[in-house]
Amino acid sequence: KQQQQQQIVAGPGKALSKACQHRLWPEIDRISMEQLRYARLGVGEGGWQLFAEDGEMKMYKREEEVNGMVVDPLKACHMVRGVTGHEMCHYFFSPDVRMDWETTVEQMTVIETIAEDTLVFLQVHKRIWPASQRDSLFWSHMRQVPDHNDRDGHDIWIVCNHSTENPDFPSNNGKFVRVTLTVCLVCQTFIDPPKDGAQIVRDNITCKITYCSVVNPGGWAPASVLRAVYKREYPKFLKRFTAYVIDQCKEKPIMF
Ligand code: 6CM
Repeated sequence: KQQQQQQIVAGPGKALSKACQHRLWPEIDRISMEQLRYARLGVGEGGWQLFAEDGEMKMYKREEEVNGMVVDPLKACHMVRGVTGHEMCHYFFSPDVRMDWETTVEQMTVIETIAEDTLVFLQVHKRIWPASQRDSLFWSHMRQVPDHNDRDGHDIWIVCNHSTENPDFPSNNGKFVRVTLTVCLVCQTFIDPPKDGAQIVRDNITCKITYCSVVNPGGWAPASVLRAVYKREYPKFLKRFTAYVIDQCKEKPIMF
């Protein structure tokens, strides 16, 4: 029943996403809700090892290989002051600002607009020596979901990115090796109510974020180099991205 309710209020403005007519919709809906549940599981169980920490940001991984390729799942938790979950997800989803904060991407194209909250991206990633250059093709979906555990009615926002295929953009066309990925950013806004019913300002809000990622490099990549790259790049990404959102939002009205 809870899952049904989440589907009915999906999408910005709590209306059913216009993407629901699309052939990919059953997959988009299922994977996004699976990722939401997965993100909300704690890191106490499941063999997560802490590999990076900076203030309130904590990053965990599990070392896993499939056919000799590193596919280490990653989970990061952070508390960011002064921004809402909606704002975080907006900047993570929006193609207009992707290149302002993304440091692993050389080129980004939106190859299909399924709906305003659902896009298909083709990205070319920067080459990492000594491996071949990679690209990725994935749908990206943003939605607001009610938090049934929160009596104050603070919703959760999620962006889910998941690899897909498109015959017009085949993989292994000779130039790039295609990575496959499942990534989600889940954000929840907490409000510390101001005294005497004063208006909520940015100092009163905190955003709890959970970022989960599983990337399969899609072809040969030396495990030690890949793990070293991830250890350096994921903390860099999360620090840079959250600082970017804080900076973009500071002079703007709060987008709840
Ligand atoms: O989640 C992030 N970015 C999103 C928007 O771009 C999106 C992209 C995810 C791709 C992450 C994988 C990039 C790694 C590709 C290189 C593999 C090279 C193998 C060769 C090594 C020797 O979800 C932020 C992603 C931050 C990644 C550090």
